[in-house]
Amino acid sequence: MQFKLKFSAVVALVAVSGYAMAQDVQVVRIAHVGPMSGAIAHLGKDNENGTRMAIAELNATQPPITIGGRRVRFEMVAEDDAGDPRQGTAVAQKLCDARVNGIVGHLNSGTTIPASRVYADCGIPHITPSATNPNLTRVAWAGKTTFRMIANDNALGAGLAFYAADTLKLKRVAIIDDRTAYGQGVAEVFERSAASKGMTVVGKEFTTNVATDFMPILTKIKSLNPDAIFYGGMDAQAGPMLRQLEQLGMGGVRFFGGDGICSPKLSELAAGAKTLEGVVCAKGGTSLDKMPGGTAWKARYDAAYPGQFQIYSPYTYDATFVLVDAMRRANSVDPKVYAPQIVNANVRGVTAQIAFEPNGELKNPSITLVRYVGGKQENLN
Ligand code: ABU
Repeated sequence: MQFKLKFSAVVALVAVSGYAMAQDVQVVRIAHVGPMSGAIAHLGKDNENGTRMAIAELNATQPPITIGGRRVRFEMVAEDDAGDPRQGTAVAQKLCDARVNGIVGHLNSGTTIPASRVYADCGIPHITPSATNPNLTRVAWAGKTTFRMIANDNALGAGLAFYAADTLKLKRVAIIDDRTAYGQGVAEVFERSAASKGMTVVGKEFTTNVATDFMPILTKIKSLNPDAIFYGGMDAQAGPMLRQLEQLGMGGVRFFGGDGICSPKLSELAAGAKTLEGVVCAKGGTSLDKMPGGTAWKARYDAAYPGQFQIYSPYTYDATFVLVDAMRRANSVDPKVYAPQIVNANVRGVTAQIAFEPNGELKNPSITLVRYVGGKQENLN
């Protein structure tokens, strides 16, 4: 009887202390949202990997991270917006309803811009690693709940146009865009910048972000005899476009595009077309080898996600740390309490020393121009 009493007392003690320990750990949910299905799912997956990697490292931090006096366990909430604006806002509302603590995303400008209003309304901050349309930060909630981790299309479009005019001395350019917020926006910046450099825009054509046959517009462009084509859109279309340019015997034409085409995957999508050698694309940020922690980070990424690196995962990784840094400085995981701290970030990230302008744009963003040699990316600066 005496033994039984002692045993139940110990069981009760263990249960109570286990309960107390569980009570001391708070779960902080960070969502990643981007296109996990569709033609650019490879970019979405890469982005998600960056956030997942950050969360694993945050959870392994020693001593463990505490916020508001309580130990934190970070959990990831993974969502797919399929790169579609309507699905983007639906997922945004779902994340608001689920009261996640912070959001990394979305990938596309066309999803991020409408979703940003939803996040502003529910007071949960989001940081996009990749949406580059400048309009994202021309809203009242920019710098409050909306932030961007990379250079925007003003820098990308102008950088490409200046390189085309000043370095390559190109004179005649045709422009195609996919009519998305990103594609149309970056093409307009390129057009303005090219014109300011004295280049002639010989023609403009339009496609969509689901098209695969570009023969009619490329045939029209061929008759205009351009030195170069600028494409505002993603790698999923640029790859087949390069194949079709080759079929039309347009191997001598340079092919420009923004960060959306600037992936290792473009080489695979071009499927051996020689026109890949004429590509010059621009990424928002420095090259991995020049990033403060880029080389070591890439080795860790490749070990965890072999063959999956594309463009933006270092930025989703850093965005996750930026959210957590703001929580730690605010000593709160409540989005309404910590969100005002994001704009004051001064975080040594993998990609850069991260600080924001009052409108949520990254301070001092840089761009990297890239070409493809033997199917592999090579930095031009
Ligand atoms: N920045 C290119 C891909 C994402 C976007 O802005 O739509």
